[in-house]
Amino acid sequence: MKIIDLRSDTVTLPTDEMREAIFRAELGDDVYGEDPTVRRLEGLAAGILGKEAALLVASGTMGNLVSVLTHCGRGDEAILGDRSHIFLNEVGGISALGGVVPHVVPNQPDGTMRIPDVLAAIRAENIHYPRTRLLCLENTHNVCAGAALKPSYLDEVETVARSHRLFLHLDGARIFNAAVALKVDVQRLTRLADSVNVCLSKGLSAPVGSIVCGSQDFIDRARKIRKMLGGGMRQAGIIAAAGIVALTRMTDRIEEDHRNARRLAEGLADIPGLAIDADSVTTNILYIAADPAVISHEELLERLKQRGIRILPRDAGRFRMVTHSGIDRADIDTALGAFREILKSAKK
Ligand code: TLP
Repeated sequence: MKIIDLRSDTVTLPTDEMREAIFRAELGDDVYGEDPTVRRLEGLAAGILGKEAALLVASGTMGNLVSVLTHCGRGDEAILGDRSHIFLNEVGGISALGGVVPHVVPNQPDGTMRIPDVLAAIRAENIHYPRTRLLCLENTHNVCAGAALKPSYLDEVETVARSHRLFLHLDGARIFNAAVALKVDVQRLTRLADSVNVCLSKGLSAPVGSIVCGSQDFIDRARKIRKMLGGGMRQAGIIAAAGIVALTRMTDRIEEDHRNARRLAEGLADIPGLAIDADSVTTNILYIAADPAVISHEELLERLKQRGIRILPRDAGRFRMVTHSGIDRADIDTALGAFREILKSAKK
């Protein structure tokens, strides 16, 4: 039985081309700056994302942490969405390890923070207050239905950040999904940011790694913070080789993941007992709620699992599904068939 794993795009396995590239990678000690494959990946990523320099890190969590710690000193404040990955899902690292104070602003269903809310969160100069130093955005926004933040909104945020001398960090774990959904060049989405974190190991299917991009000065300082966090990796060309394939070969197929997510969402919307706003699905992430009067959440999870279908339980009785390179259109139809049968036979 094929496992249809819709829990996350982090479950993607490296392609044959990646395995081949890993096998053949030219290697050296990257802490000495001597791994040619890492240097190639970092140069390539900086060019694609429109920044001076880039740094390979172990994970998206490390990319965000290194970025925030490079921008902020202890006691500085960072403005974050209350549903952002940095705030919700990174173990409080910016505070625990960097002494950075999160100032959360509500995320709207489309992943934005309202501009007046952001303005209200920026501290005035006052002896009692921490210094507001950084503003973080997430694009696409994981918890907000994978929403892509539009260029017009980014322009507004940029104006606010610049006029208040704040740095801007972009958690662009899925920035290529945003670019594809919005049909814009990825640089249109990254240019406002002083730092960008991009995951290689999600929709782009590399086994490990994220990239942080920014100015040369920022990356020089970030490299030292990465070392401090224990993230100086030696023959990291093993990872970078797959990352090069990810950036050069895997962005063109993202559209297919979005089409599959849309097909799944529209199919699920027609099944009594399930609730989903299919119109909100514009990238590869979707959330559904199951009516507990029809089926318990445990039963739904268990019965899907028996059919080889895995979805992710989230907060407030919701489930997340994410499409990716390991899921094709036939898998979507199989999953929809399973949901239909389970919900039909479950009617309490
Ligand atoms: N997200 C994971 C889980 O942690 C929820 C997932 O399955 O979606 N930024 C964003 C927007 C993310 O969604 C994630 C991972 C990260 C950062 C962190 O990346 P990793 O998992 O590589 O540390």
